[in-house]
Amino acid sequence: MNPELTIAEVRLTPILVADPPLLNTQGVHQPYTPRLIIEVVTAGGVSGVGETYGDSKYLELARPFAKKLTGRQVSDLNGLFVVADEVVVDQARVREQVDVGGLRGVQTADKLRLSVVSGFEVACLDALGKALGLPVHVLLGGKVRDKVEYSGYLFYKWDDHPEGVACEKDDWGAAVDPAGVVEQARKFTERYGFRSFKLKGGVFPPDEEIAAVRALADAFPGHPLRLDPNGAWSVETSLRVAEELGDVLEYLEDPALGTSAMAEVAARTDVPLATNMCVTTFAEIQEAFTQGAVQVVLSDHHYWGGLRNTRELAAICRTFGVGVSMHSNTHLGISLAAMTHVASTVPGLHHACDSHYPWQSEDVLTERLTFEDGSVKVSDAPGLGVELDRDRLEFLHRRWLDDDGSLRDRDDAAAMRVADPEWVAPAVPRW
Ligand code: GKR
Ligand code: MG
Repeated sequence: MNPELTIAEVRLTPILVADPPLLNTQGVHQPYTPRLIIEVVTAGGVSGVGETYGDSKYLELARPFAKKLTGRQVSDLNGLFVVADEVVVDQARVREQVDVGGLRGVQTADKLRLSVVSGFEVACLDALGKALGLPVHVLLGGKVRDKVEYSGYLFYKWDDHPEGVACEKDDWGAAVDPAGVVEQARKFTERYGFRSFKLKGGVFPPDEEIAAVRALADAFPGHPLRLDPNGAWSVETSLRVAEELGDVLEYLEDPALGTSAMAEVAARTDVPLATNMCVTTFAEIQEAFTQGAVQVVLSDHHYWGGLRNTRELAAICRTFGVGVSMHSNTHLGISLAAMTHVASTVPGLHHACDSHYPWQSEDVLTERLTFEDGSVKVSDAPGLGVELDRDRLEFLHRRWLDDDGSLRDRDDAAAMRVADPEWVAPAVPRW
């Protein structure tokens, strides 16, 4: 026990960050999205930062969790899971079975807990690294690459949020057809140098999305391309898309909903299938791998329970010859730094990782992370290598405080209903 490494204080700051009108099969992103910023401060005066989902169901868990941390060692990362088990989950919340944006499979108490643990684990690793003078990747065993490649995450997008909705204006323009998608990809390349592109699908009828991917292939010959409709297609539609785009796709991501449907698609196509929907917990691995349902698992340290669990997932995937890469949801720079540290330590990372970061014009850092030629350099500074901007944090927290409650829980379907009052997020494959 090292008194200097004792956790003396934990601070939780929920914030709302600007988000453009990005479309997905559930609806559209709201103008502001919730995130939770976590700070742990040691008795030695070192503080570490973490970031995770900020919807109220996560805050309700994070608050009692934070109270249990004071007095513990910041280095006791395994102990975080013990603490998580002690935090009571409101079962009614779980029964709502709603995840962030409805795009991550069925919600369970464990998933909620792990998403909360991840934010605290990252904060503890940051503080521990700073206290020891070591970067987070060294605490994870050391980097095996100096930079991590990310993909340009393309979205169908409106020019603006619906009229009358308070929002920040973005400079991306609209993308609702193949030409718009190609134009967006060009901007991504010019601004960040991405080579791989992923298009969020499940928005328009499959033929329109096939045309968009074809247009990308023509505009960027040889660049790796992916399409992800978040399970919006039937098995037959998935197979037709695979057939039509097989020559240009690096992989098809969650074309069909659920392990069985994915397994059926996988059995009848050579196009690799990736997922962040049917393998989201360790418990789901056996069935999916036994059925050959997926060839690439897209890990997300937020819901897999942190950076060390992400490495364990990668080891399991490696053992079974399944590829691994990284999923993303709306996030800020603390999470991008965490993703980059863990990705730098994973051997055999053969696909560029996803990140929403370019879509977030706001951050809580004194300096934003940058992409060079589509990659983020792995920081060798102690901890995560990022610094919290307290004024920005306060500004974004004030926005959360001032909200009437309507934006504190991400709800893409509700945001869509502002434009289309009849909108109901599809519960079964749409096409
Ligand atoms: O941000 O709209 C979105 C995405 O659709 C996100 O919610 C998904 O979780 O990016 C994700 C994915 O790859 O499925
Ligand atoms: Mg996905």
